[in-house]
Amino acid sequence: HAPESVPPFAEALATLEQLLPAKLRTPRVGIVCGSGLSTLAKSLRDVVEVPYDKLAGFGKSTVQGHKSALAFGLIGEVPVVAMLGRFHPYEGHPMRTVAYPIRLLAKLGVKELLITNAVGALNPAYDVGSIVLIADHLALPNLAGPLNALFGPPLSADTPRFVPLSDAYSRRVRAQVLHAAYELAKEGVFGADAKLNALAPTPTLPLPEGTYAYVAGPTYETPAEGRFLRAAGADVVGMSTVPEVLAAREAGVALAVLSLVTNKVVVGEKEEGWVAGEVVDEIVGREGTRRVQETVSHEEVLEVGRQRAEVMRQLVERVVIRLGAA
Ligand code: R1P
Repeated sequence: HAPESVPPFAEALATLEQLLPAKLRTPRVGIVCGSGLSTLAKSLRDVVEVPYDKLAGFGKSTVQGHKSALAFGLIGEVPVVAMLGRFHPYEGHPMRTVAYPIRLLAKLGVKELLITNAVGALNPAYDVGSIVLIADHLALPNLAGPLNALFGPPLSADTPRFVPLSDAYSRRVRAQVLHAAYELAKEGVFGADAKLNALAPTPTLPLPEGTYAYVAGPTYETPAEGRFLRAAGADVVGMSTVPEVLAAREAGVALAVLSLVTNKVVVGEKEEGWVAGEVVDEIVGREGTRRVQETVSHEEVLEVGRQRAEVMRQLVERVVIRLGAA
C-alpha cells in the first residue's frame, strides 16, 4: 500500500511556539485524560488550552466525555501538557492519527507520560470505582494484523524499527505512582469504601497492579470474550491506551497507566446467557428462574468517571509533583 505522508510535526510545533508563553513550551510530563476524566486538567494553573483544530495533523475526538484540546500549564512548578480527549481507532482515525499527539508530545520534550483510561474489570476482585496501575498489556489486534500503531515506514532515520515492550511500563514511574497513592491513602483520599489493601500481596501496597487487555471496540465484550481475556491473563479491558504506549516507547518516553474501573465485565457462565432452560420451563409450565443479563453502557462509564475523577486528579497531581522532585 502507498506510504503515508510524514505527519506535520514542524507545523504543529511552530503553532505551539507562537501560542505558548516560554514557561509552558517545554512540558516535562504529559497526561492523557481517559473517558470522563478531562477534569484532571483542573490541577493545572496558568493554563493555555489549544484546541486540536488549531494544530496540524490532529483529528477531532468524537467520543462523549472527551474534549478536543491540549491544555498546557503548571502542576506545582512542573510544566505539563494534558490531552483533553484522545483518539480511538474505532472512531475511524487512522492509526497514525491515534499515535500522532504522543509523538508530538515527545518532540515537545515530554519525559514521562501518565495515561488514564476507563476500563471494565475482568478480575472479579476489582470493585467499580477502584484504580488499577497497569504493569503489562495484552493487545490482540496488534498480534494479528496491521492495527499496530507502529506499522508503516519509520518516521525518520533515527526512529527504531523494532521496539521492545518487556519494560514498557516503567518501574521508576510506577514506583512514584505507588508512593503517591500510599501518601493519599494515608490522608484518606480514597475514601472509607476503597479496599486499598485487599488485593495487594503486602498490606502496604496501595493500588493493585494489573494487565490491560486492548480490544478494538466499539462493541463491548461478549461474556465468552470476557472469559477468554480473563483466562489469557488480563485483569481489565479497554479500547485505547496501547497505541499511545507504543508511540511513547518508540520515542523513549517513560510511562505509567492508571485505569479507573467503571464497570465489571459480564463474564457469566454460559447458562446465564442461554435462554433454552427458560423456554423449556415455559413449555412444560414449570416455575423457573428468569435470568436477567446485565449490560454495560457508556453513560455508566462516564458516571463512574464523574464520581471518581477527583480521586484520579489528586493521584495524577501527586505523581507529577513527585516526578518533578525526583
Ligand atoms: C467505552 O465506554 C469507552 O471508554 C473507554 C473505552 O476505551 C472506550 O473508548 O475509553 P478510554 O479508554 O478513552 O478511557
